[in-house]
Amino acid sequence: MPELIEKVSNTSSYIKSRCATTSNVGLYNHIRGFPVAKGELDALSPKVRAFIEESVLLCQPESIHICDGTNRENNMLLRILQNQGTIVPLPKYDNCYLARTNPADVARVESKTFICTNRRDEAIPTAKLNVDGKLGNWISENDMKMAISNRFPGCMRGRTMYVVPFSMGPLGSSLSKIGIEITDSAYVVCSMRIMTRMGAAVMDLLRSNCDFVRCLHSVGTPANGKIEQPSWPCDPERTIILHKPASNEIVSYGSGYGGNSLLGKKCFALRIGSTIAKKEGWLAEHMLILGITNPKGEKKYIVAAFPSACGKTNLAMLTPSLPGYKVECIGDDIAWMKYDENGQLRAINPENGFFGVAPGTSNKTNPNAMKTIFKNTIFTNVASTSDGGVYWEGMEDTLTNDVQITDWLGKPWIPKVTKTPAAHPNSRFCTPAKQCPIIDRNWENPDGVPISAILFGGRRPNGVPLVYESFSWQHGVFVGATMRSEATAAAEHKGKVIMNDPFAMRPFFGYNFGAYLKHWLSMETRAHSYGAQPPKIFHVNWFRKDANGQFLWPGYGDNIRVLEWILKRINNESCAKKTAIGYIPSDGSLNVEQLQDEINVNELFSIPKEFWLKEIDDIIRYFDEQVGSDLPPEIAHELNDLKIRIEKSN
Ligand code: O2Y
Ligand code: MN
Repeated sequence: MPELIEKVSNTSSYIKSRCATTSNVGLYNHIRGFPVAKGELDALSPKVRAFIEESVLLCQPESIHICDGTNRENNMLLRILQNQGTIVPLPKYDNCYLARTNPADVARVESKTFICTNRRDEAIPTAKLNVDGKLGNWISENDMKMAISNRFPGCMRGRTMYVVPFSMGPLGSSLSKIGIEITDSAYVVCSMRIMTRMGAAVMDLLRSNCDFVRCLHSVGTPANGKIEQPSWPCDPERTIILHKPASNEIVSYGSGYGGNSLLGKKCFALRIGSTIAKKEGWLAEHMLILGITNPKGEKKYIVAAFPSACGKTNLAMLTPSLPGYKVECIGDDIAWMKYDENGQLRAINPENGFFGVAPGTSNKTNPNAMKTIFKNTIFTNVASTSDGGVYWEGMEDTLTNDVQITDWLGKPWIPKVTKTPAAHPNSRFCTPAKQCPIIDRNWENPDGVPISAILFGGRRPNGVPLVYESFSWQHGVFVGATMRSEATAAAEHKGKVIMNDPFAMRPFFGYNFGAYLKHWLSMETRAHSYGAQPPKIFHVNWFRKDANGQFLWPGYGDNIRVLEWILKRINNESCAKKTAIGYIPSDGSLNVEQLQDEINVNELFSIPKEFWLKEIDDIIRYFDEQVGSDLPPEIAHELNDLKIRIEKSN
């Protein structure tokens, strides 16, 4: 690294020795026994400097690296990660790497994720006595302080502290927000560079001393000092993820994985984001954003909220089976939405990349993802192949006999013989969004894109029709509040149980779900205050099965047929009939022509009374146990009305 040495050559030899492996390092002096960063730090805003200095005092790193986001820096970090054994290059592809984590650090940990507020009921609804609250975890200010002081002092000893300035949303957009993540993981830095707009340009935006979300992350050091897997340090026993909305702070300890460590994503863009959004009158949601152009060339944008394992990334990158239709992708996971001065809801994708689940992604399920991910990508916990590539369940058609597979744990894996999965079920690709062949030309538009419809959905094998439209905004909010789905593998929950996941936000609410519903309800009045209407709300279910357990709907590219019907409804076409749960396609209005297999449309759209009576009972119990008096009366009213309509139905 000749340039690097040049850069520090006119500083003291002490600094040089500290900086030998890092670029752009502040000057280290010892003041009262603590290392304090200076030098380039002097050019930073007082708030940024203070955040870094506090973190240095607390975590006592070996050196500091203020990230500039350049290619050079990234290459250097990738080299460090290779030397540590954290990643290996994948020579079959262009600039791709594979990371294998500690097997105890493979997913978000909801049970260790907390919202810190003054009062408990600001963060979570009051669950019924002796019922386990499922809508988030609260921590008091004192306990948060204690959690930090039990874990962080000295936790970065011997490591570099990276300072990562990042923007959620296009740089400089009025809809974007800035954060700084301080982390001791180079893997996190490289991933944040993919997932956010990261680097010097963001630091420049902070020079006016404006505020930012403070994100402090350490992979941690176990209390006994023993790191099980030096290539992936972590402290699973003491992992904790803390959010303090009052001061826009995120503190995460003990995990280097995904949502626990890439703090711009779930922690900032959803949990802290939702609290900022409530305060400022907009929405931060767990939603994909896509554009659809019909054969007449008319284009509309929609957002959709699905729980994990419902094919959100697949829908975001849909290849339509109907001729003349085009789908373009804005984002696959998170939408920030705000009314413009005309009362039009507009959305941005605050992210810069996709952190998608690898298993199940294939040329059949998502050819556009497959065209995105084989350059400039970090894979985590997938299997590798002897020809320098990757493998996971779903990629069977890419295998040739001459290739050996190594599973995500580093063990030989033989197709059809080894009983355990080759790739971890929550293994991921972390890849730049701009590489997606159908990325929308407006995906970085600082004004966002106009949203015409909001879709909620779930994996519902029984009873729930392919698509229905809500009667009103208030009814639509009720539909979002009562979302349920077969459980996912993304978090700790396993097995096939129907779980409530309101708005697909259950693990991501930054504040009390009751207040969240109230905020959603208020978005209608807000639209009216501009003389406008909010978007129409729909519910979709691609996963209904018949009595033999066979899917009733082909899904994938044929989901465009459902989107086509939704587009007609957006254009106020009268192609719907009223049912007890909402509007469904009127006879013949859903295009089922030239489908490969014949569709049982009647069964697909049936609304079995017994099923819905049980569904309503389940919802009543859920609201009673989980939300209690925090449930807005409007939602209770919608539930009551649904019950009456179902009871009256045949
Ligand atoms: O387990 C993790 O840390 C990743 S979770 C995740 C990643 C990308 C998009 N969505 C999710 C999710 O759990 O919703
Ligand atoms: Mn998600």
